[in-house]
Amino acid sequence: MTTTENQANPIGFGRMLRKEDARFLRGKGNYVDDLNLPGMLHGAVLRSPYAHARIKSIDISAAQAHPKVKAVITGEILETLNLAWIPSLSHDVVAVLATDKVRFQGQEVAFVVAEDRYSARDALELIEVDYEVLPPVVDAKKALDKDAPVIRDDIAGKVDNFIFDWESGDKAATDEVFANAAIVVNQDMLYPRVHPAPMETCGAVAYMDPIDQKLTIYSTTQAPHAHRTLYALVAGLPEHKLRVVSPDIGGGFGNKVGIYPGYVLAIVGSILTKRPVKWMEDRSENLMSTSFARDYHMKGSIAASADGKILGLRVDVLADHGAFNNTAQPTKFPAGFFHVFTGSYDLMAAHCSVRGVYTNKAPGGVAYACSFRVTEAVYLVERMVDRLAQELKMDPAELRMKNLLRPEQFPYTSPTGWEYDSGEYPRALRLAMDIAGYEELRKEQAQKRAKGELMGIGISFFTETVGAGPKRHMDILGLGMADGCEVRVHPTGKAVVRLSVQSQGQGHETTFAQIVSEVTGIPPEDIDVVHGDTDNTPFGLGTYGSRSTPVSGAAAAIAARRVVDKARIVASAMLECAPEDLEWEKGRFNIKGDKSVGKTMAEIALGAHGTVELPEGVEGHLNAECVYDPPNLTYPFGAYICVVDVDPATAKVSVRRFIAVDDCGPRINPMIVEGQVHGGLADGVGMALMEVIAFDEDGNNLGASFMDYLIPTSLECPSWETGATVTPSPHHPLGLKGVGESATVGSPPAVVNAVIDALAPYGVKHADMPLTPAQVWQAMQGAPYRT
Ligand code: MCN
Ligand code: CUN
Repeated sequence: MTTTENQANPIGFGRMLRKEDARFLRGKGNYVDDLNLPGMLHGAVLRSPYAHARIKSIDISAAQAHPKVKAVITGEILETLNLAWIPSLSHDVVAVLATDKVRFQGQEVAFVVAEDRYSARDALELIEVDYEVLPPVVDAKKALDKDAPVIRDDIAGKVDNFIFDWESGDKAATDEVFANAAIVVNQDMLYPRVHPAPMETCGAVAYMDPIDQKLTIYSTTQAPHAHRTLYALVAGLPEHKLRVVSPDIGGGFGNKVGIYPGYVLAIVGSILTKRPVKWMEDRSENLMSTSFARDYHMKGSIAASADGKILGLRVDVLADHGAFNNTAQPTKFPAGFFHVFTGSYDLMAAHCSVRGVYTNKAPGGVAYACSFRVTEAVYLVERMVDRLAQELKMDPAELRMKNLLRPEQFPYTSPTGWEYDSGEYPRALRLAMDIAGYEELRKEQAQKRAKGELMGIGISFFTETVGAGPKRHMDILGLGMADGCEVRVHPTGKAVVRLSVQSQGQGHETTFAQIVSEVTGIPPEDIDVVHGDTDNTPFGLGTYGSRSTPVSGAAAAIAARRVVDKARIVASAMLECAPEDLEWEKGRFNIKGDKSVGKTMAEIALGAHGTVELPEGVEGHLNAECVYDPPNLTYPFGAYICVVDVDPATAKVSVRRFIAVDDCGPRINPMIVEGQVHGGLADGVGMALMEVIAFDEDGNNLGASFMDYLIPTSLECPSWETGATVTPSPHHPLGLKGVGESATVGSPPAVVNAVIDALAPYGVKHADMPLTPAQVWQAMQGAPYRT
């Protein structure tokens, strides 16, 4: 495998500038909001100002009379089309437009379609809604109180706000381990509600062609094929008359997995007006109404022997799912992959239970580089291990080294049933410690403490779980999670790769060309990648859970191998020898033992399309396809070390250094992987120190703009120090593991562990994210405080 360290395009794997940047850097990207179809109208959504209120009446007559308004849609109108409610991704229903009640601030109440965006927004002001305000449920811990208002009275017989109970692991065995352990440490913690906040908000342009009755939906979606099938199933539209196009996407981060009411409304608007309709939300709408992340209230316990052997782990979770259960995860897992919470350690037993509840907040829960809630799981275990280290007065690195899974234990089956494919954990932690100069840092910390200065060193070690998923365990609404890929080699040896996954910034146009290049030897610049258009790509479930490389990347590798297999037959016909007499040398087949006689892929491609006589039963051309059902997920991992300084006077945290060693198997493009890691580390600093969607007691969203919902900038981020180890996946055809969410998953506990470590002189044991100056100050004063 080549690992060309320069920026020249390698054949196959290696550092290479991103092909897509040719247009992005010139401002020539093509996003949904750039689309301008002839005759296009513009939609705007009227949203609820209340978190919980009954709708007594809606008067749309003044809005309808606006000279530029073409249609006003309410829930009542949608009811006549059977589209007021649509199925959620988690066996619930979601209101497209409220009919009976509004259930969170920002919920969709009416939709106006007008000649231009300004008129549509102006006309919203003309709609009169008479609300009867109801008391809201804001605190998940009070959602199940006897006197709590019932949010989902649309569900027949519903008398409470309970959604589900779910558990994993062996409770009895775990109880026994805890009963016999020398040390048990308990810690409650909150992973606060945060938002993926992609640069581009969500939007769609829908056009129902009145002549051929074909509906085209251009939308910000991470999963175009899944969306098309769901539109077909929900609305009864014929699937061959539906085309979903996902053009350039300005960041998804899980925010663009689901189907939002706005997409459906653009479609209905187009059907009613017979014209294209664009709907594009603004920043506040995005922050208030689209998929949030986390909101897990966790009660953790860890059991260990007196000398620091971790024996057991358990956790009880209260999961705030908002007003509709619309989390996006494989059907069998209502808490996503949270039950991988035993992390990177060899334990005797573990048990987790998760209870989901409704509150008067926006729905969602699985987003923001979460790997289906591995983020929450890693945070829990890495905080618990640090809490244990604190109680044992043991160095947290030493405690981890003592308990990390050892290389010979792989493939390893966790106490909750996950089969980790491969890992060399101690090596990665050692490398991170070496880059950090860990022992020196501890000495520096001791010197600083003696002077009253607050310096903290935080470690986290994470195991990620990505590449959902094997059909036998996983589906989304009954759709299996296989992905397709087609490779077509043109007569002159250039190629096109068609994918079912969809890039939102991850650089698939580059890395998938590199995968096919690695296998076929065709230079990556000669390979075009097509994705994001259901009319032009094979079926597959899309990009999330860092599954593109593990699943679709495997499909691409296998399809490319099939091309090479076929090329061997064509070359043997051209050279008039037996296929076995040929030897593959990246990009060409040579006669065994004589490199001077052979055929390049370009020559073979021309032969395959030409007049060369192929053996009986072998078809011409040089194309192949693959539908890949992964045998298992992939388990990338990493060791992170964060160094912070806390100002004792203001309680402000500064991240001084951050060391990240990631292992995602071989790296297709090390530069892109580093970019993914840098972005994820910034996410981690953001969540640990500043991000939270807070609500007041009336359920008002207090983070509906970037003035209030803080995201990190380069000023809060240090210059990242990255390292790599390479442990291939034994089941992926090229050994690749995913990496797109690793750093977001792995970094928050490192930052929090560092801050708590810095506060050790104050006796602080825990403080919840985000560790704003106010939060840290309160912790230093000994007061439990929550933002
Ligand atoms: N890669 C590589 N070598 C590997 C593994 C991955 O070169 N061994 C490359 C891949 O080919 C791809 C990128 O790294 O170009 C990420 O790959 P992968 O881990 O397969 O993740 P996905 O492509 O499926 O991306 C999804 C993941 C998720 S779920 C979120 S959330 C997230 C993330 O990617 N959203 C992002 N990173 C993001 N990066 C950007 N810029 N924008 C987003 O919205
Ligand atoms: Cu959970 S965010 Mo990504 O899987 O799209």
